[in-house]
Amino acid sequence: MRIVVVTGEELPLLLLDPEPPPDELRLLLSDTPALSRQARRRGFRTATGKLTSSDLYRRVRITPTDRILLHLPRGRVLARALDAVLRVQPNASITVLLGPHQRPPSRWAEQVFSIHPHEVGAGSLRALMERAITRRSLSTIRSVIQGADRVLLLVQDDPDPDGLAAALALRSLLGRNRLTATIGSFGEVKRPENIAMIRLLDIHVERLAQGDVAAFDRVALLDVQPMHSPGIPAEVDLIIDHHPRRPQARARFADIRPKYGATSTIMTEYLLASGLPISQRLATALLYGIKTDTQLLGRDTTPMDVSAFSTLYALANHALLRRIDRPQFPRSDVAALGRALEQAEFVDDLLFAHMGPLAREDVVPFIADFCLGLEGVEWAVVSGIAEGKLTISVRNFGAGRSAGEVMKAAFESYGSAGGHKAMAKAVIPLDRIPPECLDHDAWIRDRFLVALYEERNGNGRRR
Ligand SMILES: [Mn+2]
Repeated sequence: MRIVVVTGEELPLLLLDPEPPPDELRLLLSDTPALSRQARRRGFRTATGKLTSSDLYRRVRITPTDRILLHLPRGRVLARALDAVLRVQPNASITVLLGPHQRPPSRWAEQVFSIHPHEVGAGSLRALMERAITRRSLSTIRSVIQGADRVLLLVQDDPDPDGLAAALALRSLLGRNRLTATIGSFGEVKRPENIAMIRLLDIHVERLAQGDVAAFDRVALLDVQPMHSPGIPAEVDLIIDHHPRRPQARARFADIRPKYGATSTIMTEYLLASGLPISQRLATALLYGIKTDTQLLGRDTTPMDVSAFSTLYALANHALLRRIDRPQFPRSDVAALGRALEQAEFVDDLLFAHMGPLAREDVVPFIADFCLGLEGVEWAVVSGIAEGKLTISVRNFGAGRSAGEVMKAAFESYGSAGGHKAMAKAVIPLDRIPPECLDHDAWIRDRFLVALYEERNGNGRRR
């Protein structure tokens, strides 16, 4: 990789790390022979010429992968030099290090990333220069979307915090509102934490039906790629995602970075490169997106995720985040909770609670979570009936048998059943339950206990 520094001053030479990585080549373009000598002592190659003339840039063959740094604090030289560079290489990646009272060059605000010397922390000028690349991609994104009346910001079928935050960020980068850039999904927000997120951050997600996509002038996919589900078109205008690239995916512009832990990290980089302010609401959403996708900066985290996280951490509303993370128990479900506690039956370290008819099924996992907090309870098996289906939710502390395996063994032959080590779920249509089992409570308990003890025996670890 080549760093090209265009200047007549020594400041940029001093601010660049004195020991570049081995694959980094440095070139100084200057009109001052004394500065060239100084630069050569620091390991630079040098060329001299008129900095406002395209000839110089043509001579050193500027390419789109060069990282160019301009520091021309005097008079109109900066504007004329920018003009000369971009004439030779319109896709150049350019960072401008401003002088003390110099304004960012407004004519090239879209393509160029400007920084003040005081923003350069310890040895991070090189890191900041990478933002110029992001800036150039942002300019492409804006031109792809430009001229559209209505843009669809399409997220996955079960919208998660990373997708939703990425959509909010793109809307902000495009300077649009919820009418001109609509967040849409072919499914609905389901997890209680995600429902809390859209409610507390006032995010509107439009539920789409097949064919609705045609009503939009542009389609942008966030945190998802074409053909992920039947509704998502094979060809879109824009993709920004961190999942493995799908070779069939087609887009006018795609920024897919499978190494990243979250799409929210990519979006944070765009926001920082744009120079736009990041509102508290947006920072809170993005921080939560990174937090949930990387499982609290655990699994699959990169230094980029940590860096975005720490930037957002200072801007986010932490009181709100706590409320999203630990959603408040809905008042309308207090009666169901009371019923669960009244019905609770303890068998050793297991708790069974069947609540009978419920208004909504999503209260079931909530109450299972709650019951796991009761003294001596290692397993909570909570159930209820809604919309003609029996929903059973299981929680444990994750140390013993896998909740998912036990639930599969117990209920797979009646409906859908499965899950992870510490949480699992079964949903069974009422007409699939054997007619002689009128007492759902006993039916669930017996099947669960048989499956659990078979599992325990099968593994030779009866307690
Ligand atoms: Mn994601």
